[in-house]
Amino acid sequence: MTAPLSWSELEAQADFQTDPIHGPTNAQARLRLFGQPESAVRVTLYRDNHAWCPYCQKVWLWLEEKQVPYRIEKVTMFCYGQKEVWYKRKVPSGMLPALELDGQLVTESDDILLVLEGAFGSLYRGMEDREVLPLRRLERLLFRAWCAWLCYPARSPRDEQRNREQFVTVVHQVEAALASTPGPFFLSEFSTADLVFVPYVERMNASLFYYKGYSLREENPHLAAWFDGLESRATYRGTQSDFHTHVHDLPPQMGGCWENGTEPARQNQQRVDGGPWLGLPDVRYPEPETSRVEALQRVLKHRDNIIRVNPVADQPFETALRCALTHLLTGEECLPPAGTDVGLRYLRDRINVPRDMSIYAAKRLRQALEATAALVGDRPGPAIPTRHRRDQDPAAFAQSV
Ligand SMILES: N[C@@H](CCC(=O)N[C@@H](CS)C(=O)NCC(=O)O)C(=O)O
Repeated sequence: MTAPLSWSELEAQADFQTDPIHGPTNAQARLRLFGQPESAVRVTLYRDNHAWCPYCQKVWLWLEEKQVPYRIEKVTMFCYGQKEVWYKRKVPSGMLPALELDGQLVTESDDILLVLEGAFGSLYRGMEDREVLPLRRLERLLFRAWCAWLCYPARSPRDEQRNREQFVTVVHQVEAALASTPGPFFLSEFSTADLVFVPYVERMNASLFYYKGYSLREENPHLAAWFDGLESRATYRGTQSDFHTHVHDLPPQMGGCWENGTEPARQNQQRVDGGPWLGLPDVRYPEPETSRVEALQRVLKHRDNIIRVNPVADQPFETALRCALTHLLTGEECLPPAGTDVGLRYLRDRINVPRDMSIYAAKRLRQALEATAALVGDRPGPAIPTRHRRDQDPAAFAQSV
């Protein structure tokens, strides 16, 4: 057992160097310039605080791929907290994303992409390209088959089986489309066609693994290669979420996710919720050396709010958090105060990817929090709500978001 490092000792080790404005894609930036001057900015993207909204991810990824300088305004989604009044004045429905180009407001992600294509050119092949259009239709077919399987309770085991088969049939069409090109993508280069599949296929991979015991990425070789191709791009890696975030963000957004009670699903649920998190099929690119320091730096930035919102009293939790961070950095066991296991697991369950940090940083932090909690108890943290996620209200972190 080792003693917890002090905050200043921890701060001395937090040397994760990154440039949010000009550097790789990240969820924290409020301005992205790609080496250009601020005067070049013509675009403002309004997206959700949680960097979770699938339609926002599509537009976000497009801007990053095309390296169009843009500003980011973050807005709260209904299920996390109060929608900002200034945003409702601009977009009365409160829906995201929205985008301003030269001061002109556009809503609806597909319309936004069309307007962006008009101003900056398409991403290899555009939204209305004759090769992209059928792939967009295939994406909607896949989306509907996924919803039918996941988001409605099956009336019988046969019903469950039929929904699964219907989904897998569409997956085979996607596999065939991917197989028809030599590279990993839908066309000969990464294009709008890939972009439109990204948000929901990422969410399908997570949710079917967890709720149905079906591993989209592992059971389908062309989709596996497609995911690997995506992960070879820093743009995608910056927007990429993890299984834990998706499976607990989806139920309130989709109106419920129904598990099928099978043994593979049960095992996957245990793994996604309780770890180990490394090795899950939500990521395959090699772990960067910086994942631990990135996690440390992100916790230090929000330290006061993290301690304040925790269900355990400030003083013991503050020590417990230092223990977990000490373990994160040194690998040594560090005994936290009695009774803090609940607080450490509360935090473990509320790391949001990519809002808070990248996927590997989150896995390392979840692991350190769990290992430290396990030294003093096995009590779970407060349950994650399934009808809303106001436990993640960004207002609690407003001062330092
Ligand atoms: N058809 C719209 C759908 C956008 C949409 O459904 N956005 C959701 C988030 S994923 C939303 O803003 N909901 C309101 C909220 O949750 O605050 C588009 O493509 O932009």
